[in-house]
Order: sequence, then C-alpha cells, then structure tokens
Amino acid sequence: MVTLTIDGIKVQAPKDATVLEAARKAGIRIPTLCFLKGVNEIGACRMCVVEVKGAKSLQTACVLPVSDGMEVITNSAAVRESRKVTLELLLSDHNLECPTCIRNLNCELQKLSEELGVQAIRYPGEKSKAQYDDFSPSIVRDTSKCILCRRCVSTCHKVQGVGVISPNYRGFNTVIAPVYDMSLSEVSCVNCGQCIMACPVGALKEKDDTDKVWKALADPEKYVIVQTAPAIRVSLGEEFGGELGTIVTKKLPAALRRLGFDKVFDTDFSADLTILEEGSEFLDRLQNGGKLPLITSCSPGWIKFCEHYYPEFLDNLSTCKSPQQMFGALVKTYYAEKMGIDPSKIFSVSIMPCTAKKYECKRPEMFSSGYQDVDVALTTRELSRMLKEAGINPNKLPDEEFDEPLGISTGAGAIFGATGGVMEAALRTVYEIVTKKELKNIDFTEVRGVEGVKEATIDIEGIKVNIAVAHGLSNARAVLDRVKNGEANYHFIEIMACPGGCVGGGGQPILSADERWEADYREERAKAIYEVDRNMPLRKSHENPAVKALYKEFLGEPLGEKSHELLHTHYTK
Ligand code: HC0
Ligand code: SF4
Repeated sequence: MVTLTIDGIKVQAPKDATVLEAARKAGIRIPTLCFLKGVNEIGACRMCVVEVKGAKSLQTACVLPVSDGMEVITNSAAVRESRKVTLELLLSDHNLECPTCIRNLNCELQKLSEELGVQAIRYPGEKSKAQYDDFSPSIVRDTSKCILCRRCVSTCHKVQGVGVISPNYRGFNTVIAPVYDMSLSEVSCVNCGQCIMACPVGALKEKDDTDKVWKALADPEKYVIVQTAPAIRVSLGEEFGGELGTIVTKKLPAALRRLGFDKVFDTDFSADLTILEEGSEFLDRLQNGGKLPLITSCSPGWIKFCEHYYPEFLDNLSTCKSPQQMFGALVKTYYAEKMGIDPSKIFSVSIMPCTAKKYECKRPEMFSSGYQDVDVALTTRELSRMLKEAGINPNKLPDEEFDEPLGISTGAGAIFGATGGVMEAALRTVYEIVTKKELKNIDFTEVRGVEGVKEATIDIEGIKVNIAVAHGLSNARAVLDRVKNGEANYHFIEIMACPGGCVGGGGQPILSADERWEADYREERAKAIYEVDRNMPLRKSHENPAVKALYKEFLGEPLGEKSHELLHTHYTK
C-alpha cells in the first residue's frame, strides 16, 4: 500500500493502482471518456487530466501509477479549463444532432458536456471527412459521431480477437474504419456488436429494423408471431429504469401483446428442442466414432468467426441450427399446419440480445420452411424503442403467460442465455438419457461464472466426458488453439461469441464506462437467469411437454428425417 493525497485528503491505495482508481475508491470523481476498464486504458483523450505536485504538465490519471507521498489535485482551475478545451475541440468536430441521435440521453459525450458545464463551443472549425457505412446486415458505422476514443478498436482486437477496425490515416484525418476504408460487410467482421457496446457515442449502432415490424403489425393480412430469446427476460427491464438483471419474463407477453403481436412465443421452447437434437447428436458422435469435440453452433457470431478464422473446425460444429432458427423453421411448417394458417401470411419476428442474429436469419441455410424462416430479428434495444414509442413500460404491466404451445419451456432453456448454459442444459439431458436414472443434483456449477474458459470432466456412469466452455472470441481462440496443438482432449465445447454469453450480447442495453466499472452487468444478468431457472417447475429440456408433443405429432424422433430437413444444417468453407 502507498499513501498519497488527493485534493488534500489522505488516500491509501495498492502499489499497482492508478491515480484514477485511487481517486474513485476515495469517492473523488475524475471524468473519463476513452477509458474502459480492463479493455481500453491508453490515456488518449486527456479528459482525466490532474495536477501532480512537482510535475511540469498535467498528467492523465487513468494511466498514472500512484506513488508514496504523491500530491494530486483533481479540480484546479487549470485542470477544469484543460478538460473543457478538450471537450470543446471534440464537439467542434462532432455531428451534433443529439435529439435525433440513437444515443440521445445515453451518450457519454453528452453527459460530460453537461457535467463539465460546456455551454458554448469556442472553437468552431472545419469538420473532418466522415464515413457512413450501413451495408452490414447488423452494424451501422457513422464516423461523423466518432470521437476516436478507440474503445471499439480495443474491444474488437483484444476481447474478440477479430481486429477488423483500426485507425486509418493520421491527425485530423484519422478515421476508425476497416482496412482501405472498406465496409464492415466486406471484411471478416462477425457482426457480434461488441464494438457498439463499447462505443460511448452514436458512432456505432445496430441496423434498425423496427420499421419492418411496425409495418407488419399494421397489416391486417399478416399473422405476426414473435419469439423472445432467453436473455431478454433479464435485460429489457433495465431500459425502463429497472436494476441490472431485473426479471421481466412475464412482462414480455404483456408488452408484446400490447404492441399488437398475434402470438407471443418463447425461444426457450426451441432451446429445449435444441438440447434434444444436440444431446442426441453428441451421444451419436461419442458412441459411433463421429467427429469430436462437438462444438455448439447457436451463436451466429461464433459461426462466422469459425468460418473465417478456424475453417478446420467446421466439421466439429453441431449441425443443429440455433434455437432462433429452429423456431423459425417450425413456425412456418408445424405451427402453420397445426393452426391452419397460410405460412406465406406469417411474419416471424425474434427479439434477440444479439446483432449477429440479424445476419443469421438472412443466411441462405435459413429458408427451410420454403420462406425466410425468421423475417426480422430485433435487438433488445430496438424492442425497447418500439415500446417507448407506444408508451408501454413493461415493468409496470401485469404478469401474463406466453402463448401455447411454442411458449412452453423449462429452466434448461432459460440458462442458454448465460455462458455455460447450453452445456449445463445438455448435461442435464444427456445424463438422464445415458443412465436412464434421475439426475439428483442438476446444477453443474463448474460451467457457470465469468471466467473466460471453464473446463471440467463429468462422469456419466463411468464415461468421462471432458468439456470446455468459452465466451468472448479471444477465449474461443485460446481453446481452439489448444485443441489444434494437441494440448487438450475435449469431447464437447460450448462457444458463445459474446463475453458472458447472450446476457452480454451486442444488442443489449448499453452501459456507460462508469456503470461497467461499478458492476459486472453480465454477472448480474447471469445471476438473474439462474434464478429464473431455479423457479421453473421443470428444469430439464426432455421434460418439456410441448417438445414431447412436437416429436409425437410432427418430428418423429431426434435426428429423424424431418429434424434433418428443418432443424439441422451444414456450414461449408
Ligand atoms: Fe442466445 Fe440462443 S442463447 S444464441 O445467446 O443457443 O442471441 O438469449 O436466443 O438462438 O435460445 C442469443 C440468448 C438465443 C439462440 C437461444 C442459443
Ligand atoms: Fe469487431 Fe464484432 Fe464490431 Fe465486427 S461487430 S467490428 S467483429 S467488435
């Protein structure tokens, strides 16, 4: 520990702390902009400058180590003026359309302007040349709003191990863009949207598809069906002032019905179905010498990553489509048939925590009903905008149930939303299929939690199954490289593109750098997901009565002919 003074107050801090950390701990606020804890700590924007006794110039607190006897002033006239000038210069080269910006009221630049009392821009000047790129199915880049903080760059390179956006050119001409100023759609971007989650302003956003859904809802000819992903039930409430991880499972049907959807179903249903198909596939490969390790295939950002960067593992991928796409294929076949609805009249919407789902539903593999199986995938944020526009606050609505039969689910389906959840759900079912005995302790805690890579060996009556769980694509790289180098011998691997799994998806509510520092939003939402699971009457996918009925009435058996036609696919190089 070292002792320093900050604004005349004696503060103790660990030797390796920065001045920013020491100050925050002591309750002293130093503003930041480019700083994103653990991701982007580069001292570039100079918003966090402080005076240090004995130093010739102002120092950046986010990268300045503490030392014994150090004297720091965080709010002198020089400090305040420097921060203001920095901010005004940023604003002078910024497209200031705040009231119509996607990040209005959730913008760190806007908030700093208010906080630092900037009421005029003293340095109006030339604006740098901007790029607007909306060719990607998932992500829109608008560099007229970019402040060059590089939080997206660090996220894409370090957290996701993808690295398709970087600074191009120098000085005033610097622009954050793919190589040669190409579109994100032309480079190997995996559409994960983690760059959006890191962006403090409106320079990166999801492709907005809400108009298509409003149009379908207003069309009397259309039968509009919606499915909601596991992770939405622990995140949507935050958009309406709820705490991190507020559970809104039963508010979702109420809210979506009030928006005008004809049926409100649950992706948790098809998550249960996925477990039956994928669990059977795993056992088949294990017992009949198929390609191992089997790797989960429900995260479309991960699939695209595998196609671009690890094509040698494509045969390891489960042939199961994601729950979103299984659901889509069934709605326009099984459900349409059962209810006597013309599938061409069905408009199928999904609410996803994910930007890559927009891309997934347009893939050529995803038309097995004879139509585009899922017409539009909306993110949590887009749904929240629609609800706000309609004056609906889900947190204030009464509880309602999902529609039957595609709204019936188990706790195993719900935990898909957190890293390790697909693996845990699969183990609950595989264990009982193999042993034909009841699994007493169904909580596989070894695959839960925020550690980047989790490993375990599960004993299923003498069969030792080596498993690994990775979330965030740089962790996926680590696991795949170990397999490639013969350093690990796994049978089953779960990979989710986003850190934390879907609860941390690129379409989820965006937290500021300060909020991300104060609490781990992925952990809080995951806790809520496990609470949802604990409170479900059924917690194993193979006990889902609606899934059982689906096999009886329509599919036959897992991995049967109909399943192959509708629920499975192959990804090729
Ligand atoms: Fe997920 Fe999914 S768990 S990918 O994260 O498998 O997006 O929540 O909907 O499809 O179920 C996302 C979440 C899903 C799918 C499911 C899977
Ligand atoms: Fe990188 Fe993901 Fe953003 Fe694409 S969507 S630029 S892969 S962080």
